[in-house]
Amino acid sequence: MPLRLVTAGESHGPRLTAILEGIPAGLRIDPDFVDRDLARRQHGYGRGGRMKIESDRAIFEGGVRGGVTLGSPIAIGIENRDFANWSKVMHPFENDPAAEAERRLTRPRPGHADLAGGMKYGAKDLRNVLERASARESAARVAAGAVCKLLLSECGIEVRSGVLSLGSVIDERSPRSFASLEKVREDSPLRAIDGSIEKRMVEAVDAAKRAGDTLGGSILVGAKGVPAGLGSYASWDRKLDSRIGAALLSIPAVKAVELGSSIEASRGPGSLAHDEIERGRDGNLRRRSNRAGGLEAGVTNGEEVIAVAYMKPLSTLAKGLDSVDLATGETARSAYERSDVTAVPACGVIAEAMLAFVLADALLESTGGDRLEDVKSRLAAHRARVRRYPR
Ligand code: EPS
Repeated sequence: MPLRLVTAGESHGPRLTAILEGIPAGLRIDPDFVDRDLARRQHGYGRGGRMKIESDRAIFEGGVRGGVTLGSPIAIGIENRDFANWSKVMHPFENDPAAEAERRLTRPRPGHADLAGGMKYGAKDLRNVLERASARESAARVAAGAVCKLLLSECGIEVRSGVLSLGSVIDERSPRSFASLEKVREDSPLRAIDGSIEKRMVEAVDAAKRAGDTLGGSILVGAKGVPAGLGSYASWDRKLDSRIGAALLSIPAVKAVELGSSIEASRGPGSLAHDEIERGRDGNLRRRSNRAGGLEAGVTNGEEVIAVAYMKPLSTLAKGLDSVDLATGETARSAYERSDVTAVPACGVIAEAMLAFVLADALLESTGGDRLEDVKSRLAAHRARVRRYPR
């Protein structure tokens, strides 16, 4: 698997870092495109105070020269502006014990990493856990994912997302297709696929906010132009289904992933679950439907790649949840400083980044290529062979 991505950084530390290794040489990087995705991740009705402080920008620190990738690891930094307010607490060396004590967190939030992470690393201050477990980390992934999108775009592959449901407001009408995602208005409050239910979604966010509560939901993420034959059916860890599933499940608060329309398919007979094959007038093979979400047995089949990620409601509730204060052993409400009411629209942007990473990885696995020109010419040859198959 030729692509590797590592991120580092705490939510209120000096900065986030992403290192992306394996991008071929010769890819032109548009820094505005990367920054646009960072801004899209910050957007969304129901975000909290932190997003007013940050204005994320990607600082390229390695692997790019004169706007073009070198083939070496790409390092991207994103400053945390809020660090200025937290330096006494979060500085790697120059901390102020009094400020740290004031910000010490001992009332774990059910649903967050706090308690399990504390048990794992033995932290006396749960801030050691939550600063890294914060969804702020996803900004680094979005920056790296934007670079993957630029590579995919050179190869005729596009990735998009949109909100399918928010709380109990569910889009039951929109087909699970890339065309649905093309309808999403980036400047809309929640990036809903069906604009006609967005007002109800906004009202649901307002009601949750008033109640000191949070809301989850689901997003549709998809890719168009993906060639058949990426991934493999041959071994479990090469199956693209499992790699897309793992990548989407790694997004904070995502607890379930569905490929295509597999939940509906599981409730009916096989005759209504699969995508029948026919020969088109041009002689090429095609499908009558795309219930499989473009994936069969771990391999792309040439249809749009489609997945749904389900996000639980955020675990930082203004009204708190029952917990135990680890400092006193007494019953207490879980800690609250500030949080988003919902981050479902942002989840879509992060899902795009993760899908772009997995698809770019699988593409490079098939084409190989130290240079972008080789990737493109090998892909063109592959696409031509697939079109002619079995001729
Ligand atoms: C987030 C930054 C965080 C949270 C949120 C997402 O900032 P702060 O902790 O300063 O408010 O707003 O994190 C969570 C929802 C979470 O559960 O950790 C971001 O940049 O996306």
